[in-house]
Amino acid sequence: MIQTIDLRGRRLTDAELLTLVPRSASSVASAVDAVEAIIADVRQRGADALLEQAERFDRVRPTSIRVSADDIARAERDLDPAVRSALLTAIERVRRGTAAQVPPEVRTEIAPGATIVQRWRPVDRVGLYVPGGKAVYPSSVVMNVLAAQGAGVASIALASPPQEAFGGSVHPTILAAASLLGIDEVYAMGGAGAIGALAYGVPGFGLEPVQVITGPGNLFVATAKRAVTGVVGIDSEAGPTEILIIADETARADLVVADLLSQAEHDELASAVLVTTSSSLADAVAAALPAAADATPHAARVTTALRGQQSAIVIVDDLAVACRFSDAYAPEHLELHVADPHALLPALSHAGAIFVGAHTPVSLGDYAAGSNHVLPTGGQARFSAGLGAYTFLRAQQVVEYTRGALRAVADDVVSLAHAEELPAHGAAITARFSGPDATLD
Ligand code: HSO
Ligand code: ZN
Repeated sequence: MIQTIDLRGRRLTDAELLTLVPRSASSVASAVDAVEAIIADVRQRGADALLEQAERFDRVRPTSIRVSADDIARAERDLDPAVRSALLTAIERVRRGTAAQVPPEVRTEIAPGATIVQRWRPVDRVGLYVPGGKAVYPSSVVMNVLAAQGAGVASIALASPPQEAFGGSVHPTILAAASLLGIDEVYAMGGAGAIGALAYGVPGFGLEPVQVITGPGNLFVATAKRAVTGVVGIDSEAGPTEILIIADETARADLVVADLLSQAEHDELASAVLVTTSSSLADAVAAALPAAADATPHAARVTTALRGQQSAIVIVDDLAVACRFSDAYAPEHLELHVADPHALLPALSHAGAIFVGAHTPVSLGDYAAGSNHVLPTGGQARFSAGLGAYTFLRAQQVVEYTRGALRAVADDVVSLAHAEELPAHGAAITARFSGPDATLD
C-alpha cells in the first residue's frame, strides 16, 4: 500500500530528494477574500457578526459568546476521573519542560563601565485558538496554555467554535482542560471570525485585543492568522502532521509500524516516512502495514494517508544519507531507531522535535513527555521552532554607559556619524563633553 523508493547507489541533490516524497499542497491563497470579509464584518459589527457566523458555519447560535464561569467549573466536575488525572500528569510534566525554555537574563560588560543586559519580556496578553471539528484535543489546550504561562503572560483568552451538540457552548473537554490550567476567559467563537475578534478585540462584551495568537486550525483559521500578522504575532502555520523515522537493521518492525500509524491516524493528508538502511526492515514494515492499518478504528483515514504521495519507505545506502534526507525534508517529528542514535544527532538540524531511541515514541510527546507537541510542519522546521515559552517572549537589550565608557568610544561614533552624513548623531555624543561638563574628565 505504501510506496517504496530505493535510493541505493543513487546520488541526489537535496532538491531532488525533496521531490521524491512531495507533501500535499495547502492553498491558503484560495481563502483570502472570504477571510478578509469575515474579519471586516467582526470589526464592524462585533458580537452580532460573530453570532451570525456561528449560525452559518457551526449551525448553532450560542446563548453567549463568552462562556460562563459556571459552565467551565461544571465541565471540570463532569470530567472522567482517569482523563482528569492523565491531564494533571501531562500538565505537571509539560510545565517543567517549559520552565527550561525561559532564557536567563545575561549581562555583558562590553568595556569598563559599558554594559548590555539582554532580558526577555513576555507579551501582556495572548489568544489561543482551539479547533472544534473532528479533532477535539484537550492536549493542545495544555500545550498552548503552558507555553504562554511559562513565559509569564498575564492574560490569556481562549477561543473555540461553538458546538451544536453542547447547546452552542465550547466542547466540555476543552473547557475542563482550561479549568485545570486556571483559564477563565473562554469564548465560543470559531474560524476566521474568532481570529479577527482576538486580534482587534470586541468592545461589545469586553474582549480586549491580544498581542499574539497561537493554535492550529483549518484553512480559514490559517488564512486569518496570516491576514492579522503584523497587527499581532502568530506561531507557525499548522499543516497535516508528519513523522519521519530513521531506522537501521536493529530496529523493531512492529514499533516502526505502530509509530507510522500513530501519526497517520490524524489526517488523510498526514505524512508517514520511513528512511532505512535495511531492506529487510523495509520489507517487514511494508508487509505489516496494510493489516495493521485495517485494524485501527480510523482505517480509512490511515490507509489514505499511507497510500498518498506524501508517505513512503525510502531505502538508503547508509545513515549519513538517511540524515541528509531527513534534514532536506525537515519533518515535524523525527524518530531515531538505530543502534547509536546519539551519533546521528550532530548531523540532524531540521526537525520540529527529535525522539531518540525505541522507547521514545511521538505519541508520548503528543501527551506527556514534557515537550511541546505544537511543532512546525510542511518543512517550516527549516526556519522555525515549535511552540514554547519563547514564542511569547521578546528579547530586549538594556544599554548603560558611564561618562568614561562613552568618552572611550566617542571618536569612533563621531567618525561613523560623519561617514553616514548624519552629523547630529555625532553632535549628540560631543555635547556630553562640551559646555558646562567640558572639564569633568
Ligand atoms: N501529533 C499531533 C498532536 C496531537 N496528537 C494532539 C494527539 N493529540 C501534532 O503534532
Ligand atoms: Zn498526534
